[in-house]
Amino acid sequence: MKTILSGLKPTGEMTIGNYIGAMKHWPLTQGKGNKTIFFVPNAHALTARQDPKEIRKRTLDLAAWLLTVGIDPKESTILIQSMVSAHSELFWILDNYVTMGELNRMTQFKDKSKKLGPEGQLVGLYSYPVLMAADILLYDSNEVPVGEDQIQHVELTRDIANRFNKLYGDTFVLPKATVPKYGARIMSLDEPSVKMSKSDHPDSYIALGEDKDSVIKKFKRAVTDSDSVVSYDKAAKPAISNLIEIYIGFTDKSIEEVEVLYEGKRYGEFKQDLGIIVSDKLAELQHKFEDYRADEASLIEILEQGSAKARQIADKKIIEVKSKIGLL
Ligand code: ATP
Ligand code: LTN
Repeated sequence: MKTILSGLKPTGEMTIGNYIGAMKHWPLTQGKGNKTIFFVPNAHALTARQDPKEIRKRTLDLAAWLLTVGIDPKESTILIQSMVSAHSELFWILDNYVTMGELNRMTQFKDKSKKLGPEGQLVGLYSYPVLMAADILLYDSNEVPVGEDQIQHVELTRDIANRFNKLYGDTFVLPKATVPKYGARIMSLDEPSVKMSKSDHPDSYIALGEDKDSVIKKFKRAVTDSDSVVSYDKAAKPAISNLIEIYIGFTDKSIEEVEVLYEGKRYGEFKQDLGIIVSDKLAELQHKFEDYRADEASLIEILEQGSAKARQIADKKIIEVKSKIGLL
């Protein structure tokens, strides 16, 4: 039996990048004898200043999105990070099993700290991957399905676990990141050399909550390459290749099928179709989302039950870790 765990932090609107790279794959791991755990790492959001009301709302929004894409509370454990205090407890312990050299190499920290420089950064942003390691290691996770930008963090988690196991004997399972073959790094619509990110400007991404007109408009405006052939070549034609990855992320067609379908057709037609495909699927998801979100009491009940189940596993792991390192 494998344990599969992943999470999405509540820092902004969910984008189609989050969906294609991560979230849409999670329900497919359910059943099949796997133990599946999905959560909202809301404490991770504190690395940028948050409005308390907003972070609460976004946390519940994300929980509703998990249900919307098909995470079933009867099959999976759904939890909120801040409702299981073992995450913070293990985080502090693991902080002492990782070096500044290792954290300095994390590209996400390097990118995000560019603006203020490392001196002006919050310590939380720096040690963010260690809290993520705690999330993963508490539950003996074997696989962590994520987008490409998170692979480095899961590899660091593995190194920390390995180091701890060598010192104290087998304690943690060594996790591995699993990323989809296509769509693991969806790029910005107006700048195909940078990752699509919810923290970027709105023209660069499509939010899961976006309406039909806006989706169609954004695809129409999306940057394309200098030729006009709808074919996939990431190095030579990054813009259309990105749009093809979005297309297959929403249709489950293969690249070859898309190329055949649009043979002899121009970018304009392809982008028009893509806008309709994506906006239709989003409308269907938004409809379900509204239903789950409308009943906040039931949503919170699911999260309380999931978090209580998680506490039982996580607290056991903390007791084991504390006993191994000599903490009473
Ligand atoms: P930010 O853009 O603010 O840095 P984020 O979207 O990277 O945030 P999360 O929302 O926590 O951060 O990411 C959730 C999951 O979505 C992760 O597994 C991440 O790798 C994946 N993901 C995020 N952006 C993309 C993208 N553009 N393409 C594919 N996967 C993505
Ligand atoms: N850092 C992740 C969110 C995250 C996560 C995790 C993902 C926090 N803890 C544990 C997988 C497993 C991100 O996507 N930004």
